[in-house]
Amino acid sequence: MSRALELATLGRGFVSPNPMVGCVIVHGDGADARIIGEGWHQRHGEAHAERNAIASIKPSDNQLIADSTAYVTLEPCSHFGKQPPCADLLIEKRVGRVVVCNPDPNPLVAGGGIQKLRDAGIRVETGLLEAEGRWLNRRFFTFMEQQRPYVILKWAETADGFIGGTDKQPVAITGPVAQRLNHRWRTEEDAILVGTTTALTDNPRLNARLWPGRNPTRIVLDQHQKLPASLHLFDGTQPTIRFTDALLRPFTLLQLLTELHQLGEQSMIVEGGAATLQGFINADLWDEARIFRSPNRLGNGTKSPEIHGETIDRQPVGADELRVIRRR
Ligand code: AOF
Ligand code: ZN
Repeated sequence: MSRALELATLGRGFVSPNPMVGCVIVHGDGADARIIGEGWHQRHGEAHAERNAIASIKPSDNQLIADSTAYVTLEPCSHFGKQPPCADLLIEKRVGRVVVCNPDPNPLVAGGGIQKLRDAGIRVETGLLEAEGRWLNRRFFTFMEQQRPYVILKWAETADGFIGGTDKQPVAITGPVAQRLNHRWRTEEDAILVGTTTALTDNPRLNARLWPGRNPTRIVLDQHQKLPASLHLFDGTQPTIRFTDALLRPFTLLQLLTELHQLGEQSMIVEGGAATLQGFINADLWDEARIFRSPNRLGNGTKSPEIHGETIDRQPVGADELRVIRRR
């Protein structure tokens, strides 16, 4: 399963909004176990992991399938989408046993694949490396289960805990390496959001000009419709959605995320400012926070948001330190 998860990651950036899925077919067990086929979901709309794994089996190994176990990172699908059902394929090929990492929360599958396999007399086990699988496809699971995008909060703070200065001038807090990493992150998510004050004060572009890849959809909260059309955000270079009456109350933030779910946005980075970030934190509508801390001090200014969660990563990025927090 660990190998299947590794294969799944090869689809990163090519399969969205589908999940990343890997499959390994193993004949025999113990010291005699041998991988006879493996595959992964490579591109949205194309073959699923199971089909690619079956197709990779050498003709001389075909008679071993009945004595083999298929390790799949996601429950084999049971529906006709862009691809025919993987459960049917595994039944037709008479795979001996199936081990699943995560059940598929897609309402079109949702246990139906496992049921189909069991009805055909195939032994199915679930939950192997479940936490690793859920982390790998955290955007997909959040989108399907909570009907909202996966929310990543991102900000940079000084050593003395400020996110910005006292006047309405933007201040550079992190160094060039952190900035580049931030642009890379922008290519990895569907959408990026800023509040009204940040849009006005920083006049950000919210594109990924320091990293190759696609630009996210810009989401701008325009309270009281005070943002001028002259802002970079409205330069027409990238899809941009302006929410004019999304006030920073929990009820409306949830509404906003529900709206984005309907638009198919599976993940979103929130890049500030302090009030917008704190709004998402207070409403408990966040999943992950990525916080840069620079060695510099500002003395005074806007305090950085207050957040509590599980620290899952801490590493130097140039002269800055990156801390990644997960909601408990
Ligand atoms: C699997 N194996 O490798 C993947 C699955 O439109 P389709 O036909 O590509 O179906 C997409 C849905 O199928 C996706 O939302 C998810 O529920 C499941 N993905 N299932 O058995 C795979 N990628
Ligand atoms: Zn499938």
